[in-house]
Amino acid sequence: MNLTLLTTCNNETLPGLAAAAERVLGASSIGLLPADNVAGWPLQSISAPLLGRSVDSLQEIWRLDTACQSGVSEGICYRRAGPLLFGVIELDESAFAEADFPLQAATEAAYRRIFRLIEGEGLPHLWRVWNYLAEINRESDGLERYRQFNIGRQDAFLEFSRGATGNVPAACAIGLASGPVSIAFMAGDQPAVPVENPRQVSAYNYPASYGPRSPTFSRAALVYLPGQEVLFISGTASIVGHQTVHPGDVAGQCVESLSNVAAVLAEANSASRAGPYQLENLSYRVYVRHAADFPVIRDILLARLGATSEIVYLQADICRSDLLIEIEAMASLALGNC
Ligand code: 3EB
Repeated sequence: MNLTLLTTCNNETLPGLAAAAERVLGASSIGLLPADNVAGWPLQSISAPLLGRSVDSLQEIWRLDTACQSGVSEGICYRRAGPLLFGVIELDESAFAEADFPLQAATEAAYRRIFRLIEGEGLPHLWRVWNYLAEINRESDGLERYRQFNIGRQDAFLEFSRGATGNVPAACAIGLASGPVSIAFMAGDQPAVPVENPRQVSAYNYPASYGPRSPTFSRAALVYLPGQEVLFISGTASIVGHQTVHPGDVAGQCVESLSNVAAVLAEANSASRAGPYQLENLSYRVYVRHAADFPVIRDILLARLGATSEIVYLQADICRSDLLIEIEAMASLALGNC
């Protein structure tokens, strides 16, 4: 099996892909005007300004060398191929207006549906989750929305007897200007190997000062398909221990975030069966809080990563209001016959 991530501008390569549409597992569309979902595969629409590009939108497409089956379950659009499943769910908070905390209720409902689906499909191991929600830093009903999200997410994990520490998925949780709670996920038949960062307190052990419930994610995950290892590095920011460092200093935060990515990568490499992975050869998504900071961030990353890495930059909110940048990455390598 071979899973690859293809980044395309607008719809330019979609005609070529149409012939092989059954081998697309799913995709994300990033841009202020993300592409319409006409292709028929699960598509996470991320409505946020692209930075440093002249096109309106980019598609990141998960391609396979084998055909996928499509399905819909409780509003989740998904595709699966053998031991791998990718799905997308979008929920409007307005549907949960009766709850004390509508965002929390929507989040919990979304994760419950995800767990029901992947358990029913026999692919119960959640590997990687991409979470997007409107106005992540705004306080509503007396609690910051990211903190409400964390309560709903953790409740769902506990309800499905998954535990909220240790073997939890790699993830990101990002704020957009508006829109539904949007969650894309990848799940599989085998547990992921979670990876933590020795420079950081595990997010699931953050002290209560960051919210009544800790975030449920690991710093990275190594996952296995037949003949392939995939590395997912979670959203990584300028946090050392559990504290934000370099507040107000975007260059400092950028360099610190990269140091954290490098530290997670070193840990992943020591657990990898296929690596080592190189910092210069990953596919990156970089979230920039203030578009005006983009040139500074681009220059630092270009100097450190070189031109071979694929980097998609977008303007979005990070889950702590003092964080100015967050970096996530993925890569994969073939496994030997062992
Ligand atoms: C952090 O390290 C920064 O809540 O799923 C990064 C990745 C962050 C994932 C999540 C949050 C999440 O705490 C924020």
